[in-house]
Amino acid sequence: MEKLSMNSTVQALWETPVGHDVIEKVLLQLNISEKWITNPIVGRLRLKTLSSLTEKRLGAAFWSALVALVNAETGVPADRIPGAVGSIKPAWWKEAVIYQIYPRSFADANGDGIGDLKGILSKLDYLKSLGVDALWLSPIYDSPNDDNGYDIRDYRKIMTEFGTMEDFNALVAGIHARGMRLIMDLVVNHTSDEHVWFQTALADPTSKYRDYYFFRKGKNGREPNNWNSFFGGSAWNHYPEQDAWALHLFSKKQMDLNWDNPAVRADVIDMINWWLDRGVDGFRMDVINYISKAEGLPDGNETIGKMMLFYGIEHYYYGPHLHEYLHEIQEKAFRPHGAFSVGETPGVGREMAKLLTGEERGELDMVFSFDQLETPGHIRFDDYEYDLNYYRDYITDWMEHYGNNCWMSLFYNNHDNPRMVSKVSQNPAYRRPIATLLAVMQFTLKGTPFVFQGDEMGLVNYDFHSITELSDVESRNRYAELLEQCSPEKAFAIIKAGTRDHSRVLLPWNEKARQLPAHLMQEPDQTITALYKRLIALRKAHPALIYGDFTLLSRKKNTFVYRRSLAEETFVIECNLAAKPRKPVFRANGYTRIEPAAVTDRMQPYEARIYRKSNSEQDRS
Ligand code: ISL
Ligand code: CA
Repeated sequence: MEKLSMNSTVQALWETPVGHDVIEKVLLQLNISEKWITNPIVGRLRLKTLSSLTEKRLGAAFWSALVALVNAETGVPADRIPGAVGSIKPAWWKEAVIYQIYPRSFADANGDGIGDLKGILSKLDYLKSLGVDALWLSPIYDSPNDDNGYDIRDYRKIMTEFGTMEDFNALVAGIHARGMRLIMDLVVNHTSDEHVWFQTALADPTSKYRDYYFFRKGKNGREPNNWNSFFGGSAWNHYPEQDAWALHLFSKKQMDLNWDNPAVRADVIDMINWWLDRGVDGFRMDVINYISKAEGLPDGNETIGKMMLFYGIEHYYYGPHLHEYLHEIQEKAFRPHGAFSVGETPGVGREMAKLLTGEERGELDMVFSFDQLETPGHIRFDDYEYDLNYYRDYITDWMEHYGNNCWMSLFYNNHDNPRMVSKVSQNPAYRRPIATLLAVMQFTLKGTPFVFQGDEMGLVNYDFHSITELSDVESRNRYAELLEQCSPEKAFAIIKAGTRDHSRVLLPWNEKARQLPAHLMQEPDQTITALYKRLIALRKAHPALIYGDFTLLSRKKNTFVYRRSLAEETFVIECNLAAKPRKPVFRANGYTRIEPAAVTDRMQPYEARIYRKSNSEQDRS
């Protein structure tokens, strides 16, 4: 691709994968319409003109920083090259429904109030009965639990509270015996500061492990750069007796690994193979897009830092060697084992995701992209009502433009987010309709559904009463920071809206959960569980719902009407995206209604309908 300069036009920038995604992200963050950039007058502007026009707001270096980022990417998404993309290639993981387990709160077999591997084993029949094909386990490795297992102390050991390696072997066998697959969490952007590599690196600055991490000298007695941590404060720990600092993008106990060191890559790949040899079928790769940091760890741009709330992010969220390192893991570990990979890639947009997941590139099978989780102008800690029209537009855009060589993940929840049902509305009367609507979309849109534990029970957010009820490191640190700016009530309200603990409370079927105070307990909704079983079975029985084309049938506000069609069958799904009842848009003549069993002449609040027709039957009539 031709290199951009400040003489290039805005349109030329918008046409590059990185330029497109960064601008889209900025517009999203500032809640500015995309039309601002796609209009021809702006499109023809030279970047240097735009730069001086926006200098007051964005600073002098903003656009040139973006140009540098754009020029560092030489790849071109295959769907831009005529004839390069054929039809969809079938794969088990495109047909699968994957279920995420957060082991700490899933199922507790020994009654100590902490979920464990034996607990998971005891629920395998239940999971199989749901129709789930693969389980993704959040980390189960040995860890001091500063970030609930995302801070790994020993990659080859099971966390004591969760069980033993024998329990793990029994679990793998149990999963495979039921025809399911196991996906483990791979947390290799960082290790715990208690990992032997870090311990050695710290104790002996001359050890080979020193270069496994980012140890740097300070600048005039301060941090080596202005990067800050996702969990509050600076991204650097200070070791004054050594006159050294070490980098941690997350908590103070999660030390970033230096992937530029070939020995780090070799050790990580060794570890991955070790697990694959034990029967693991694939990995969900934690913040995997952060593993390559810009050379020299330069200061982050002020504007980007303020806008994205994190300084330095442009220097590591899509770093210079990311593709190379992913490819290396693929070649030396995943491919030889036929293992599946899904990357957790916060901040990565549609075009960059194509460069990470295009099947011709040999990097990742899929990614989790997160821009669907909040509507424009909002962050997770805002208390607001999520407008599902945004989800419709977002997901439609991806399905229409992602390309047959790429495949999407479909999810609303995970262990890092409040429940989507609650984001859409906190009115208890809408709880079941919204849970139903979300499920209908998830199992009939194009992509692989990832169910998060409790989704199938219709779980919603908890009415936490006080900060003492929260255990997440992010919530605790953020609360402490907020106390410096506002009252404890205000600070708690913000934390309560966004805390990751909403998704981490012990599931209701546990003995110990039944002893929790009423506001920390929810009754599972059996109706929703039954719906999940029906929808998963439906998806399995009809390839049109997996590989079928997607067509949006209406752009009317508050409606989401789409068609999935393949060879002999067609499905049409109509959703009411709002609380207001309305007449259906789709005329269902010739179709059989599959969900729900009974309807009225109006679409009820958040109602979702599924229709099916056999194309051959229609030919005959
Ligand atoms: O922290 C963020 C910004 O507020 C997120 O975008 C963050 O990058 C993302 O949630 C990363 O999450 C993953 O890595 C973390 C861990 O705490 C999460 O549980 C995990 O899902 C660090 O390992
Ligand atoms: Ca237990």
